[in-house]
Amino acid sequence: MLIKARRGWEIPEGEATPEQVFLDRRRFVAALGLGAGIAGTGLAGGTAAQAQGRDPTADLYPAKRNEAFRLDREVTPEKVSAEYNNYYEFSTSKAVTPASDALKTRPWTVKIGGLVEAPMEVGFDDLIRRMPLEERLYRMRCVEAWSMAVPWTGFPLRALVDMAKPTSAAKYVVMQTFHDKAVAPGQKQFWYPWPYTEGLTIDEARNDLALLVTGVYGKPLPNQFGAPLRLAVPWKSGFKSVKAINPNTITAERPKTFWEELQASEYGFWANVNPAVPHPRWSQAEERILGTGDRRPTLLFNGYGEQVAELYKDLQKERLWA
Ligand SMILES: Nc1nc2c(c(=O)[nH]1)N[C@H]1C(S)=C(S)[C@@H](COP(=O)(O)O)O[C@H]1N2
Ligand SMILES: [Mo]
Repeated sequence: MLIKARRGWEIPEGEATPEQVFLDRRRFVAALGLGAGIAGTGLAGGTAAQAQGRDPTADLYPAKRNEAFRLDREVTPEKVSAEYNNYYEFSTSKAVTPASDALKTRPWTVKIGGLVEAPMEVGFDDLIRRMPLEERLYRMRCVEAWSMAVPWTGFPLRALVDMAKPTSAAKYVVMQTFHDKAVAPGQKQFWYPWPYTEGLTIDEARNDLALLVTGVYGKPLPNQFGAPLRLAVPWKSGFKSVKAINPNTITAERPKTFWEELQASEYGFWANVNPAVPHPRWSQAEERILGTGDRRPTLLFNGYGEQVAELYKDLQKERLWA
């Protein structure tokens, strides 16, 4: 294997050659053990039931738009956003389809456990009918300095969290992507800390903006966007918005998140958008708007400060930006 020498900080989010960082850290043995222990969980493994007919939730779309969430720019054309995706389980390029179509999204059991009074395992199609679905127009800002604006359909993360009744010890909501390397070739790359793990504080998770997304452009979510269930936290870098979620766990400990584990100096736990804090390798002052080529100044908290700044007023010692 030819490995180009590169320093640890040269790991781009959008370019997948973290072997060197991995080797630098001499975690070879540990990770080999991990790699050998990985088995498909079967959670996402479907039956032929999915059978690619009509989506069993198709009747729920389009959901009513909540006009409280407005944009300062045009919605990104579907043709553009549906062909420019980050989904490392399937590809390290932006062209993740058709590879991501291999994921069977039915049956899909949504779990929520840990420090809760009412742990749950509920089929996705049942859950969605119990949740208040609506459409919201959100901006999304990737740490790679591009952005888009997307009409998500979903329900507040708060609704799921509160249904499980977190105990008083609960501090974080941890969300993980399915783990099945037979389906997701990227998960054979053992130097990544699979499964993709993300987390929010309970207060962040209960913020009105934190949306569990089930659809986009007035339709059920296509696989490349993270079907059947993904997060949208628009005041944070895109990598916080974990796709194909399962399971959810409420914990007292802050999780080590996927990108933090890979390169903590570049991608932290908080990852709130801040144009004044450059990435170690590039400026975050501006963003490239997908589909138009326009550049625009990036906004603090991606323009959502009014809704979220309050969450951080007692956390000034934390490295809140990424
Ligand atoms: N499971 C998983 N979730 C993920 C990613 C990923 O590689 N795997 N990429 C993240 C990144 S870096 C971004 S910018 C967004 C991209 O979402 P989109 O493809 O719907 O635009 O998904 C995030 N969620
Ligand atoms: Mo990203």
